Amino acid sequence: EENITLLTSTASSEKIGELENDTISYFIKKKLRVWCKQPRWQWELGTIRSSSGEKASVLLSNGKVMKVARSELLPANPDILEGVDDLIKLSYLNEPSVIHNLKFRYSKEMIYSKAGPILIAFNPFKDLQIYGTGHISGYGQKFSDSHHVYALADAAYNDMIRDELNQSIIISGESGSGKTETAKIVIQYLVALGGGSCGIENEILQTNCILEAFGNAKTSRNENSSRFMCSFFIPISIEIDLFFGCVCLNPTHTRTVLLEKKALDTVRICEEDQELIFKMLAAILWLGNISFQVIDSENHIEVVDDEAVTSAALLMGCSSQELMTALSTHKTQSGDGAIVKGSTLQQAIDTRDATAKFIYSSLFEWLVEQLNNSLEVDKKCTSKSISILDIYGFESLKKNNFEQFCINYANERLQQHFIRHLFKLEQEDYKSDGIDWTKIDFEDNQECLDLFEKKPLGLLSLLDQESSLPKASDLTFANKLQQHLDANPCFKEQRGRAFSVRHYTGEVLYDTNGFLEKNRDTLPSDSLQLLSSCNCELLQFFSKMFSKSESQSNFLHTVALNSQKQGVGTKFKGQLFKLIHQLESTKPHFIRCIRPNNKQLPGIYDEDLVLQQLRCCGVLEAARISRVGYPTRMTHQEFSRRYGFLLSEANVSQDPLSISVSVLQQFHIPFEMYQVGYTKLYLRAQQIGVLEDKRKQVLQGILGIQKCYRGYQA
Ligand code: AOV
Ligand code: MG
Repeated sequence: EENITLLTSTASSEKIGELENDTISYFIKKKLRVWCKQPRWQWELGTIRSSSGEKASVLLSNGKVMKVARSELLPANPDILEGVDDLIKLSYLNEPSVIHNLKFRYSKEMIYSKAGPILIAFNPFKDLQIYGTGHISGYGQKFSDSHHVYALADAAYNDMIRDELNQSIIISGESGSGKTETAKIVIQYLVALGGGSCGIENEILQTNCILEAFGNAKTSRNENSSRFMCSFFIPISIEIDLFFGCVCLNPTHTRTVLLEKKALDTVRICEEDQELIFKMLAAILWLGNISFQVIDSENHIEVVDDEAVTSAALLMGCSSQELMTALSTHKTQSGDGAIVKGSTLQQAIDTRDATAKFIYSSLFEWLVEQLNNSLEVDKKCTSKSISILDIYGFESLKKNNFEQFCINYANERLQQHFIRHLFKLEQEDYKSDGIDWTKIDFEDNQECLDLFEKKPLGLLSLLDQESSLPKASDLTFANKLQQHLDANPCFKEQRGRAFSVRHYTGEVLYDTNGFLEKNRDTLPSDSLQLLSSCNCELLQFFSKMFSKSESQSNFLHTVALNSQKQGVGTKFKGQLFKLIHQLESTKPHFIRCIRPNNKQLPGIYDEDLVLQQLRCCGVLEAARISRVGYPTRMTHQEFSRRYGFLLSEANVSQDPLSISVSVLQQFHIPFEMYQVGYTKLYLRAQQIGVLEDKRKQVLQGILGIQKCYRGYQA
């Protein structure tokens, strides 16, 4: 095939540009298929008819003929590459080719594709018959390079066994792209692989159901949107970072789901505990129904003494009077001690909501603990684990507030982890180990992270500073941001209370309304006192845990001589750092989920939307690096230890490097498929499979001989 000119070699993106330019001349000369730029950034497939100077005339697939400048043309791939399963197999890795290829696959219900090491997963928005027991056993029997989440999970499992290393499966993508569903599919596979007998699958399924009942909410992007960050570990435990900053979760829904599905029975939560859970949910519901009446011109209130108060108090284990006092008054510190003041309407509402939210999130946290205890399976079987990370996806809604602010920041952090592993570390490794490599550029989001994290002049820091000022308001906060961050290229000032951030996924407009309050997220001391005095074990326990964690963080502040209290945003940053730190000690496997349309319907492929997501997540760069890069690397010691015994003639030198090279030669691994570094051997994709197969064959042969020998002895 004359027109398949592989752009391999170690080409930088600039060089790729030049090469593509040359390629276009070639395409024009040979009158081949090209992509032709249309208004609005769309591309149409066509064939060159003729050319003169800088312009070419192209026959489009819709029958029209267009005159186009050379710069508006890109090479198209030959027919035989239609719908390839790995983007790195495309001869031309330009955007229209990639979009077209994925569209072709999507139309054939092939929702999974690879971009080198990354698994791309399209949300089908309908049930496909590609999961379940039959399919699972297929992957167990090793068709490991087929493209499915199961294959990725299988690879992670095998890597864990082979390298004795913890693994992680990191699932990212925008809200509604299918992360949580994908995580469930991964878990289902791994549980089955671990010999999932005794109904453990069902337990896990029900555990998920319980987690979702508590931690999911309906948004405009996703009916079942995750509001918490969840790592599942196999062998099984769950770790959850709650983030309820300001989420209005729905206890009625939680209750309905828990009742309908009898999930709590399945995971062996005892009857008394179940009763407690439902009691707490009911208490939260009643709390939400408590209303106030304004009694004077200064907006002071009185609690309306109705069924809501009596029921909430009864369930919480206190008197109606105690509850009403806690809601309608608040203590302030003054020179000679505390003074009790009547609450204003806003203060009363805040106290009521903070109390309900506190019970809700404590309950969730406590329940996760119970689930972990219940799931405790035989941990002896392996000391290594695979963690599966599913977070809330990037959100850009009509109105974005503190919740989106934190969610999007988390996504930036995770993106940096991705970039580090796929681009930075990879290329640093090549360079330091002295192999021949020309750098490939990639979009780094470090600047945006700095905007959030820099001290003292970053978004989170400034938010904490402003939150600690009693006179500050959301407007003064917005002004402060403008004053200090205007020079940062990722920050854009807006009128009034708003500001914008240029995220890796695009610009998002935030409204600072409620930022300070949500960042402070104080549980009023009166509420805390009330809860600790309630005649309810669970509430006493929750308040004890809360006081403990508060005093711990206060202690840390004193130690750090930092008088400023940490806000929700900064605490959230701490949790994220902890998570990333954990991930750093694992070998990552990445899944990028793509939302093919905004309508949440099957069969619709919105090219612009898909392209925007692919651009953001660096899929193209990853595919480029992977095509010219060396995904498998092993130290010479590791390599020679694993494959050295395959050598037909013993290597006299015994030096790992020369043993390794001999192995490669014996099995005819072509020169261009590997490079030998100072410390490691670098192999291109798929090469290690050849050696692994050989190794397995030989080992099985040896085993066979042993069996035979034993039989003979007997
Ligand atoms: P998310 O986790 O990425 O959003 P979900 O996993 O909740 O998105 O997926 C949204 C919806 O898409 C699901 O409720 C399913 O209806 C459908 N869906 C996703 N993946 C599949 C699949 N493989 N097969 C069939 N249907 C699917 V968020 O949590 O909002 O970021 O915070
Ligand atoms: Mg989710």
